[in-house]
Amino acid sequence: LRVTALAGGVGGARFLRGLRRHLDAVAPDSELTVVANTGDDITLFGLRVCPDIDTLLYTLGGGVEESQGWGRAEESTRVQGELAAYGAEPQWFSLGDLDFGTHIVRSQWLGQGLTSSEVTARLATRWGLPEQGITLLPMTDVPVETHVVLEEDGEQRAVHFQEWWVRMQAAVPASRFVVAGLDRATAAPGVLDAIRQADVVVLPPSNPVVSIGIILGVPGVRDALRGTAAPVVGVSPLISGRPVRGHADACLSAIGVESSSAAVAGLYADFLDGWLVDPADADVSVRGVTTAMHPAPLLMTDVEATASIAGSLLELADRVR
Ligand code: GDP
Ligand code: FO1
Ligand code: CA
Repeated sequence: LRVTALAGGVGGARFLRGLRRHLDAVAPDSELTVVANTGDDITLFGLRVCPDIDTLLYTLGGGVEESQGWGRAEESTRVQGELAAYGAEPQWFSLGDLDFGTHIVRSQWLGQGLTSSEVTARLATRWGLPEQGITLLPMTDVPVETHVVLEEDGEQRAVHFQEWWVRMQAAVPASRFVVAGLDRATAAPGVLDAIRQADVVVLPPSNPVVSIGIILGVPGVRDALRGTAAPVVGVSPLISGRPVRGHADACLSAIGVESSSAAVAGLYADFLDGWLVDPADADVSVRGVTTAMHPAPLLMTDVEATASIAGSLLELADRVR
């Protein structure tokens, strides 16, 4: 079975870890290709940081700090303390010492002329993803960055997505998102083929606007999803209209979309075949999309519960095929 997924950080990574567990039980030879959002990427202290790719690497590779869902387990912050002593900015984004190793080696390889795809493949090898039958692809090799346009005192200004999300906690209303470089970007090698040649395409419960929405903006991706013969099925990131974590509701409000499981499916309606929701959202109906209810709460509390969500999703894919 060839499974292709589009993914952001924590929601995507946790789901895919459960999906891999489920596949290992029912179809161990299956191949999982993950297309990662790179709109969250940011250059800090001269180093290229790719939070969603790193969250996928650490989670699928068994090195993530489970309590926060991103960053390395058993982490320390001595380097950042030293940077603070020099007055180096920013300090609102927390980078651990082990995590710094990833950013340093990534920046070194990019500086030597490797593409983001090539760098990601090297990082993935270290984290044992190929051995698990997982291929991790950045959505594009072109640097893109999501910026958030804010309206403050009648003045518009744009900040990097991470500054809005992490420093401002998304508390300042966003008027819109602008993805610098996206219109000129091309899908990274393998991305469009992975969608076209898949047996099933899955959308984990990633942020519909700043994770999945950004990947859908890469030229060719949406057309590939509309054109693929594979069923495209997704898991709702919202339960009773609320995100399970993070600020997806603030992102949806910025693009003028209601915060509900049905409205999120509506964003994908031109290519989505099946949508998996929480029992609390049993009444969700979206034209042209088959909805199914997971028999338990749609919460990725541990790998087993997540594997069961993945199992429900693949069952739904078989029904809509
Ligand atoms: P990020 O890049 O770290 O923000 O992660 P993603 O974009 O991949 O996923 C974020 C989304 O995951 C949020 O909108 C959450 O609502 C959703 N999410 C997180 N945990 C769960 C869960 O246990 N169940 C469901 N259904 N959604 C979840
Ligand atoms: N998220 C935070 O809320 N605060 C942080 O200081 C922070 C640091 C960080 C460092 C490396 C990394 O890979 C991820 C990090 N994240 C942090 C998570 C992440 O940037 C965001 O939660 C997501 O990108 C939002 O989609
Ligand atoms: Ca992210």
